[in-house]
Amino acid sequence: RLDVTEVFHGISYPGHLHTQDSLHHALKFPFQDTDVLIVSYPKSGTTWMQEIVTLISSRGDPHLSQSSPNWTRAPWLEQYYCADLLKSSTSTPRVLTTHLPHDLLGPALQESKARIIYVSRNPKDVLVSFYHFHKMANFLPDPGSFPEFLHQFLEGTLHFGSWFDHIKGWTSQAAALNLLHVTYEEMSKDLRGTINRVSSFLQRPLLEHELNNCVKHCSFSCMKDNKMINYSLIPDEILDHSKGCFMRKGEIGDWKNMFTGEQNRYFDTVFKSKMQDCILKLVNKV
Ligand code: PPS
Repeated sequence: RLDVTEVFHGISYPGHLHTQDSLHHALKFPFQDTDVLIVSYPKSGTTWMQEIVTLISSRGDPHLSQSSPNWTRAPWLEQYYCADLLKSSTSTPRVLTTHLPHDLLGPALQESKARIIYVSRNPKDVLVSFYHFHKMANFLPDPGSFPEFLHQFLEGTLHFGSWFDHIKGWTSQAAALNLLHVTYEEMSKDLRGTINRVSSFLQRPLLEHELNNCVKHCSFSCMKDNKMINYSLIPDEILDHSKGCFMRKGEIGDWKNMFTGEQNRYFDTVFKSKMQDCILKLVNKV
């Protein structure tokens, strides 16, 4: 059912994909050292990284990325279909995705050598992307007006919880994990360099022409046209394609088209106070 919300450890999740069982199962997930786990707050570049990892694994060959939907090749650990999908999967390494915060998933990852790719994005762009996505996603609550949505984002009451807790939780534990932090902005400014960095982290070095193919197939225009990654396979009842597009703009700084000066000052004030204890020096970068 689309209208159901699952509340788990104080955070809301869409009930059509998450159940109490699936969320509990994620917390006890038996990670293998060969696993690759893509971690992100929604709208931070998750799908982009799923495509990058798929293409690195196939050495730039787009066959898999054009024949299998991203949610089957890099399933979300916390979603109900994941366990069954993994039972029937033989792919190595396993590629998994999660939006869960570190305080929930950390215990399952303790002592694990699983490779974690943490993807983050300027939270102002995350917020704008999430706002537009709420308008087309029938499994998310009505976003209300933009100022209301902005307030909820800053309060951490949207589905998937607080952006601040998410980034602080994962980055503060980075040293204890086998974690690579990649930003959406890096992917956007230097896709080639980012793919190189990810391929080194995964210990899958690429030849020049393989890297060229990865870059080509991970471009916004290629991904926008690939139905295995652009979410056009999702029926209208779930994702109303008349109200928007998953591959919406793919730009840095779109927040400037939405925020008023006053909203920007409100955001910066909350950001500064909530990020005081963050080890990342992001304060002047948003
Ligand atoms: S989700 O729902 O959490 O999985 O969303 P996520 O994939 O994290 O974020 C969606 C935004 O990423 C943009 N995107 C890209 N931008 C540039 N290049 C490429 N290749 C690319 N692929 C996805 C997508 O357009 C969403 O951002 P906005 O700002 O809404 O366009």
